[in-house]
Amino acid sequence: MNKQEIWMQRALDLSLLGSGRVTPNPLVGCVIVKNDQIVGEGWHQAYGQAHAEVMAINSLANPEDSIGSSVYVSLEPCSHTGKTPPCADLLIRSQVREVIICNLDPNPLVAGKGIEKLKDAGIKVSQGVLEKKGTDINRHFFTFHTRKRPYITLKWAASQDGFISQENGKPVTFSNPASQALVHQMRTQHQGILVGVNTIIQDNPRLNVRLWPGKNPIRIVLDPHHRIPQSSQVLQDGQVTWIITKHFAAEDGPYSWFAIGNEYSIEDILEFAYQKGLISILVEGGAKTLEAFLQSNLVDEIWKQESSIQLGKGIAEPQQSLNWKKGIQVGADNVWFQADLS
Ligand code: AOF
Ligand code: ZN
Repeated sequence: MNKQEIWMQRALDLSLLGSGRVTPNPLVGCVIVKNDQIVGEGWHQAYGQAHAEVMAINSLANPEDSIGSSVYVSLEPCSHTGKTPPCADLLIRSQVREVIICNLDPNPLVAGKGIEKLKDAGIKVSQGVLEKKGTDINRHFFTFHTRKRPYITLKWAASQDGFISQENGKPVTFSNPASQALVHQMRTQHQGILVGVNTIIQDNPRLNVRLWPGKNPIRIVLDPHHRIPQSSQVLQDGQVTWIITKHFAAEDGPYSWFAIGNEYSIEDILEFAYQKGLISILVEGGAKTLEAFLQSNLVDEIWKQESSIQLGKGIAEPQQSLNWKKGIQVGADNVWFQADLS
């Protein structure tokens, strides 16, 4: 790596410290370099809070250190007033000499205008350092803006012989504590978590985050015929749940029913989620819902948590022919595989 890449790598590493807390915003890190040394650092820590550039400028031991400095930031500095004022203006006021950017911001409110502002003020701007790494880190945010739909991750747990539950649909415990923590980490990283109503009826899950620090995703239940029991935990705990039906619409505190019409498809559900501003959804089952997503081809990432348990019979995991990449051993009895969708 050259020096520019080393500092950008540091900005990317810092950005990851916001993981699980910033959605629907992107992960952003920022490093301020002067005389070949890092003099300031920051990252976007939580949704609604200060941006990375503000944190980095505020971290300077001497505020004058920004004058003539090089600023490495993993996303184009913003040019708009959202929950916070424009970062491009701050960098201009701070009299930095140069701004080095990893990725452009596809948010139509920014999209090149941040760079333009900096250049107009006479600041040297370059872009594209470690671009691929940045694109991967913010894949949810970029997919949302470029494909105009949420990023979709599928995740299921299966026995070694390929069953996801008992024959009668009753759940089986496949997870060990380390796998459970990983699932909760995944939940913090997505803005929504989606299941079919059968999963609610059979498992009565909470679908929230308890075993990892970070935000709870919005729970989305596909329930065309309005079968969800009122006693379900997702309708009792006061956290947000959206229920997607064919015809029934209502609101009851944090719980909302949305009627998205007859014979809705995965496309319609994603369009609905896009209009609601959801940048990512983790689909956790069950079999029918996973199959429907796989058949739609609107899937960006797939994880299978395989247990060493042999069930012999049960409800089979999705039957698509997927190529699984090498697994990650998690605890003694679980291996996580990621599908190769490239
Ligand atoms: C930056 N630095 O650290 C982040 C940026 O509502 P706001 O004010 O938080 O603005 C959110 C938008 O700002 C977000 O959609 C994205 O375009 C950009 N995020 N920009 O300069 C940061 N997190
Ligand atoms: Zn900003």
